[in-house]
Amino acid sequence: MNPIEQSDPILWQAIQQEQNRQDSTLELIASENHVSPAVLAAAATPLTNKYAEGYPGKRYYGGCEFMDVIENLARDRAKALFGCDHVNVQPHSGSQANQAVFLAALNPGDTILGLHLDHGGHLTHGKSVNISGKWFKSVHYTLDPKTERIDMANVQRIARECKPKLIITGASAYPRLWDFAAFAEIAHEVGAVQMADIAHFAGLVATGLHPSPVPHSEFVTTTTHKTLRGPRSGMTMCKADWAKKLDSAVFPGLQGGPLMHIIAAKAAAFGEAQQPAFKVYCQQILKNAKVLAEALMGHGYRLVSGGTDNHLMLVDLRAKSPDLTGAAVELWLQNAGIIVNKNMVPFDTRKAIETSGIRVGTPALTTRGLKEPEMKKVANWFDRAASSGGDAQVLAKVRAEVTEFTRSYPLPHLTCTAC
Ligand code: DSN
Repeated sequence: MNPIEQSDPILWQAIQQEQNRQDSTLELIASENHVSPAVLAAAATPLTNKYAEGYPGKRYYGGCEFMDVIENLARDRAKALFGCDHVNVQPHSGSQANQAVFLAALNPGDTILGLHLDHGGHLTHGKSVNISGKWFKSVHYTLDPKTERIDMANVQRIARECKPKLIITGASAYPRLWDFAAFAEIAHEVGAVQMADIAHFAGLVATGLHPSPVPHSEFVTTTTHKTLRGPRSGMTMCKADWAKKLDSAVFPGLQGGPLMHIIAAKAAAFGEAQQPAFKVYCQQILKNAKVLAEALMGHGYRLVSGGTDNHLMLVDLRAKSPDLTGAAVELWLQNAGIIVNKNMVPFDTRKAIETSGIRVGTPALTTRGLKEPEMKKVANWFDRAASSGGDAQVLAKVRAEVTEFTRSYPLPHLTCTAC
């Protein structure tokens, strides 16, 4: 019997319900994934008991000798994966990975330039309600209204005007590739530092399936739980001459004790990402995304920018029916066992709480073993639920089919004979 089951049945029940929910639904949220049994096991170790403030070889607590081994393992593997000069694996999340760059490279009141949240950017890239928008003068570039892609001439014009100290690349809902070299050229011209937030496509960068910002950017930040398929956390990479400032920014600047059990889980995930099988996985993410995109368009949905080059796509529901909202479709899909998030589309006339779009990604389904033929089935279920008008009978029918289907693709840790 699991010790939680024995000591705290109420908590155990909620954990079981969540596990069952994950197991019996189709996870299409582009930023989520299912970790391996080894990553899950590393996160649930007694390493959670240990304080290890400081860095390997320079800790503020005794008894850190094995913490040093583990943190060095995570650092070395991250450096090998991404080819960076230096990495700090202690940020607890993507937000803190980004804040560490702000603390290392900026002063309050400095100007930063990033992609607008409503055009696919991220909250921490200068949104007014976030510390990045409150403590810095935040300027945004937006997508070209015709192509719905980043227009580098426009970025250059804005950068020349606002003379930012930091230019941010990377996004949460942009389905196309980034030209990091072009951004670096603009950054150098205006005297800015460049930060690439690769949280979404880090796994694709690690496997050479997306251009790498590492040669071009002073800083590269990422979460570790999306395409990289590690534990929920973050990390910041930098050029050698920023290493000292970055480390001081993470600790003691922003954080205290690192989460060593999560750093161990990152080491486990990075070890997995170094294996040839991980590249095959990432290739399949891309193949699945292409097929899903085509299939959704075949059902009459418009995709922002007309498709995808990466693991995600942004469905503009208005082409299917002008009255459809992201909020309604998110709920109908959830009732049918398909989990997505509503998302604004570029130049959306609806607010973030309602939206005209749905963001869809393939990393989690690919982990479960779904391939191209299954993507067509997923698109079909998506369409039946999204076109249902909320009809409970239609949604229940799709839910039953989805539940039955997921039985053939159990979550990774549920098939682990050693777990
Ligand atoms: N990274 C965001 C996402 O893409 O879901 C959440 O902050």
